[in-house]
Amino acid sequence: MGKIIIDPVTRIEGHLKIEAVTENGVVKETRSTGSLFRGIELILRGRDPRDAQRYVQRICGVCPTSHSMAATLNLDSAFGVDGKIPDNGRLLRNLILGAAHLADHILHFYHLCALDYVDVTKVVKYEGNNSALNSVKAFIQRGELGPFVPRYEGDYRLPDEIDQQAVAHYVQALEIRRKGQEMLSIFGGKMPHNCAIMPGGVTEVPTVDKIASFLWRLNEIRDFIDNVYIPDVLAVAGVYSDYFEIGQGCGNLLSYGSFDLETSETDLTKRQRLLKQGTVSTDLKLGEVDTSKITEAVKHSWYDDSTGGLHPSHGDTRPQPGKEGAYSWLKSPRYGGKVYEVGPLARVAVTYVAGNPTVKTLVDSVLSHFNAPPAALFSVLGRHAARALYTKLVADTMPEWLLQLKPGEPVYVDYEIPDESTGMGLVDAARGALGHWVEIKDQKIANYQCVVPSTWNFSPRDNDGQPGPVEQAITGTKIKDESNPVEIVRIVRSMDPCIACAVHLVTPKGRDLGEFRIC
Ligand code: NFE
Ligand code: MG
Repeated sequence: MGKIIIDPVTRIEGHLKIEAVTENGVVKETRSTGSLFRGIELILRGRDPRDAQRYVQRICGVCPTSHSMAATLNLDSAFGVDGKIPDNGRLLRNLILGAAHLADHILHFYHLCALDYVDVTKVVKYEGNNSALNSVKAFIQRGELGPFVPRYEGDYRLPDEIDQQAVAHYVQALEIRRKGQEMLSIFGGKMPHNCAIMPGGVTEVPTVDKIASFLWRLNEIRDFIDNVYIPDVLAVAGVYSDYFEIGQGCGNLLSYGSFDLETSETDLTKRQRLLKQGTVSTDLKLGEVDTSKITEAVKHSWYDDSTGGLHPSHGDTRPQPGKEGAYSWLKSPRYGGKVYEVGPLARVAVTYVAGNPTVKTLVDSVLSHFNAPPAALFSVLGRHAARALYTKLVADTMPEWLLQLKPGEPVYVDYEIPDESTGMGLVDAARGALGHWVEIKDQKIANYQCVVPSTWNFSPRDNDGQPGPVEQAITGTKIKDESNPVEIVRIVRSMDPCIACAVHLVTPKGRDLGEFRIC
């Protein structure tokens, strides 16, 4: 028996520890620990409900835009304006959220994941005149290897030329990502923490010059997705094709969908969306989303669990550091008592199974390129491919939304804050299904709960002892070299954790963070 402890896992957002017990080189048991607590939900109690849209964006600097959308959909429903959002408001919300997701996924592949597959030190052999590559080469020759090392060694397989190109794309992706953030701020005011998405619609108005500034940046990003991002994902997948069979996970996927195509339907599980709401398991059958089936267990989390597993609308967040049997600040969201993975793979798989022709063509072309069955999507490479195809689908749809904008027409409807009400906001954030729930009393927030994508994916065991999605994805994996457990970090990063989101204070004084191994 061996034990691998990776703490913290780097090139992710936040503080995540993975412990894996191995036997003959195979992982027998995994524990995923979120070692950071932030009580944003508690801070919201007693405040003006409109503060929610502002405060929840402070949960995370990576996906504040998705939190602003979930909070706003939540308040739209609590204020009774959810069926009345003007088209301009809906379209501008889509464009702001879309810009955030494009920048986010490009950052994730190049700046967080690629270095698991790309050996940046090969750049020393580069003899051409690409200035970005020559700058990286000069850094490496001076021995300035951060942020590329320390790293796990022993499994870099890309041919030199593809490897060097990928390093050039790493640098180019920094620029491209910036363009996405600029697009976001054209209609959102600023990034992070946009100030435009508000209950009732948006506060920004479309003008021809803003549409033009948005469009030229978008065209550059689309060109990058088609000619750089997707080819790089395919190149990595071709050389590391064993990762179509590594990191399968729990086999159940859940999506809330993203990008409203209308707003007259007030049930967010039924509203027409570009990416669809639903569940899919390995049998590839489509299921509906029924939010009454969501519960959050805290038996293995550092919270008081005298109330058992609660629906988030009645959620309870009472920290109990040091609780016996607990090992994470993350709660364990479950759907119908079962473990579900969320994320780009879930929304692409749900939309694929729902029969969307564009998504079918995109996914089938990748599967046939690798001669792989749809089941291969449940894997490390399936997640990367789904993320890239999702990015393309969204970027290719955004010009239509820009053209549908009507300068001079309304962008919002007025509302009154009710004395008492409840609300629910559901949307897929970049990392997956994001739900916000609010209870309003005396025009103030009485209770606010967020159930966040990384909480689903990185949750600890639940009340029935079922391990969470990443725990299941790692368990069963063969680790070739236990002192360089690259398989584990590749699985973790394919699910793109954000622990700031997932726990929404810092480790209480005196808690032993355990053994450190920087990877
Ligand atoms: Ni902090 Fe987040 C996204 C949300 S993740 S990154 O995307 O919601 O759990
Ligand atoms: Mg929560």
